[in-house]
Amino acid sequence: MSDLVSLTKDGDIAVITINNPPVNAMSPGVPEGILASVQAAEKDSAIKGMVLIGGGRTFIAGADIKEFGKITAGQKDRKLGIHPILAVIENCAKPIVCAIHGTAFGGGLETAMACHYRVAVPSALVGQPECKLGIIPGAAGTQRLPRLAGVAVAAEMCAFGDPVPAPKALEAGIIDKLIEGDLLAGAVAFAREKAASGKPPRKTCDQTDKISNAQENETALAAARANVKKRSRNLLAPRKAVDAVEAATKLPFEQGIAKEAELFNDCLFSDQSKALIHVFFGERAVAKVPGIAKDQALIPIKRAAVVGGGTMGGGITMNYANAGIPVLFKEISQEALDRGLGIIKKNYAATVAKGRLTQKQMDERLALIEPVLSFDRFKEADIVTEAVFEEMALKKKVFAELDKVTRPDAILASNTSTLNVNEIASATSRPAQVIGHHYFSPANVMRVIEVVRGDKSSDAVIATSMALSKKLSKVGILVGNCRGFVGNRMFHCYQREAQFLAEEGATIEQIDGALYEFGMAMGPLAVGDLAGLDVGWRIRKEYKHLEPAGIRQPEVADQLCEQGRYGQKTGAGWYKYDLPNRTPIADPAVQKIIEETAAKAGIKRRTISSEEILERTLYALVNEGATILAEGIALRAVDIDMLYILGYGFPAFRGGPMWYADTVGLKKVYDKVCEFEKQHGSLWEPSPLLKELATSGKTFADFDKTKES
Ligand code: 3H9
Repeated sequence: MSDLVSLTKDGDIAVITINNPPVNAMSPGVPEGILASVQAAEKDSAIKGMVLIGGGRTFIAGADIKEFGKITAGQKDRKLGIHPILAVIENCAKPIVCAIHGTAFGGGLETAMACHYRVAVPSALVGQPECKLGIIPGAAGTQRLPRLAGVAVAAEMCAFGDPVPAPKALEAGIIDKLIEGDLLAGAVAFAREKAASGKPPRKTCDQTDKISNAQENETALAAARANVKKRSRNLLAPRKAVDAVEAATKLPFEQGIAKEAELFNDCLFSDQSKALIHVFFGERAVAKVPGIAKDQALIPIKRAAVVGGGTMGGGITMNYANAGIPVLFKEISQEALDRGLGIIKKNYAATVAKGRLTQKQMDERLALIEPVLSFDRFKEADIVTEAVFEEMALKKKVFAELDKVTRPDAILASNTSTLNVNEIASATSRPAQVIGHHYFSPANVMRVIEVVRGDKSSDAVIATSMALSKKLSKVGILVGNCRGFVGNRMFHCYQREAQFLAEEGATIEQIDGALYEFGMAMGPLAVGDLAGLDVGWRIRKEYKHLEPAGIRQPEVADQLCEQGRYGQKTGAGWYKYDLPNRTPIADPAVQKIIEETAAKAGIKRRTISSEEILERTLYALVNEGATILAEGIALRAVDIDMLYILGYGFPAFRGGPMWYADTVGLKKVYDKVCEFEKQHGSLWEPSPLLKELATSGKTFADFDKTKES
């Protein structure tokens, strides 16, 4: 029929195959190809039924997401034009069976639901993940899904977007049969059976059994709305998705589709959707490193070792075990080793208790972890990750030792969060094999690794680190070597401003509250308490000699540490805590310290607005981010965005700090930064790159385009 869709025959059954690799997205030409095939097969008197199937590794994984940007940029007609095509499928007089393997997502599932029957291999996944892109299903998913699966299931799937395994989809009524073995053969047989039955094909749009009980619908919708409120703070699409499902219960099918289209457009043209689509492609973009060849030979990682059995070391060890990589887990004393292993076991047991892991899987993973007290077997390791205390002298000692006890081709990775990777590498005879792998806490949960290239890190070590990140189910983001790298260097500016604001008159709850409302997972001061204030205190002491004189420094955090207030772990930091309950409680003692500090420093306290809190903290991130970009420490603005979303709780629906700045307008951001420089001095010196982009009407997204290889 076309390159994208082919039509063949298996006896009296037509087989329509979609061939649009890698994921059979519904790019222009695919829906049209399906339509032409269905029409041709309907006309062919020798054909009694049809099978719609995906070629390659999957059924249709959804609409082509790249097309949405063209629509919102006004390059395309706003109408997606899909409904008439799905109507032809549904109204076809011959039975059409959709055969699903891989994923039937978004427009893929919607196409499948317009078919009369659905069969799937047991490993297939179905889902309406549109809300993860800030939109709702736009091809009648919100109307057909409740008709097949009921309102509760449909609202859950459309509002949260999680994939549903085929066996569950069968139970829910979304698919009709599981096919073990050859999917196509099974689907053809199924179509033949339906054609022979003599009954008219079953149309989803006509089914009302599962949406006819008004009371049940109301209860399910109320539960869905309560869930959305709880799980999707600030998000537009999940709310609209439930509204669209509600329309299916109240309106005839055609009117329901019209309502869905209206809600779909509200979402598609929102900033949230643009940001979330940026995040979807961003996650994939950061894996591509300009200058490192795609066919770069990788170092095989068959066995790993981790040095240091504390919280980070334990989490990193779990990552290797979770990926099926045997790992040596090294500590210096039996007591420390037992403690570390105990925490690992406790973490796994908690996951088992939540039903997210079976006991068997837990046992298999634990069996991959070999606790050791010596370096004797480190020659077996293809990679060693060091996770000892954040002190340069100690790290260098460990690396000098690792240089002796590992094979020369092994990768030596440091989990340092701030220290100079070149200096660490200098303790070895093979700096080309040394790299930073900065995990975020808890390392077994957080999905990002800041991969820090030293001046001498080899391409093979960098490429292997990026590939390993994916193998560990993380997103690796390559950055350059500088104090704090990208993430913590920017975070330092953000937290600095939060503390200055406290000294200048904002309350701690006001600062954290404003940023929480903005969408951050936690406010900056509460994050400090969670991470442990002593970590920054130790780093500040380590770097004190580098601080230029006469530059304002926040002082309260050091004073809190001097009083033993390290944050949650000591039951007190910026807040106090009734441990084990970790809910922060405002502490007048801290307020007193802040006021005294401000008075001593001659700071006149004043009323501070939420707007100022947001601008001071967020623009501090952006200004430093721009400097980092200009220095080449981050490759692209999207790398910063992904690091902040995955590592620092920045709201995905804002697209990351640099994307957010683009949405505010760089001119506006730049003007504010200049104003802050006048008020607060040289810490606010505008980044020349920010100035250049702002004054030439460009964006960070434009900057990224100049970096595309
Ligand atoms: C929708 O359907 C709206 C409808 O309701 C309305 C219809 C009118 N489009 O992820 P991978 C690319 S909204 C364009 O690395 P995996 C991806 O960028 C859509 N491109 O593979 C990557 O490109 P590159 C609802 C897409 O095996 C390559 O394919 N559907 C699309 O790890 C490989 O992807 C979704 O939201 C797409 N839809 O995971 C599903 N999908 O190689 C989105 C992928 O240049 N997709 N690409 O970097 C996914 O969740 C995963 O890609 C999937 C495969 C699980 C399918």
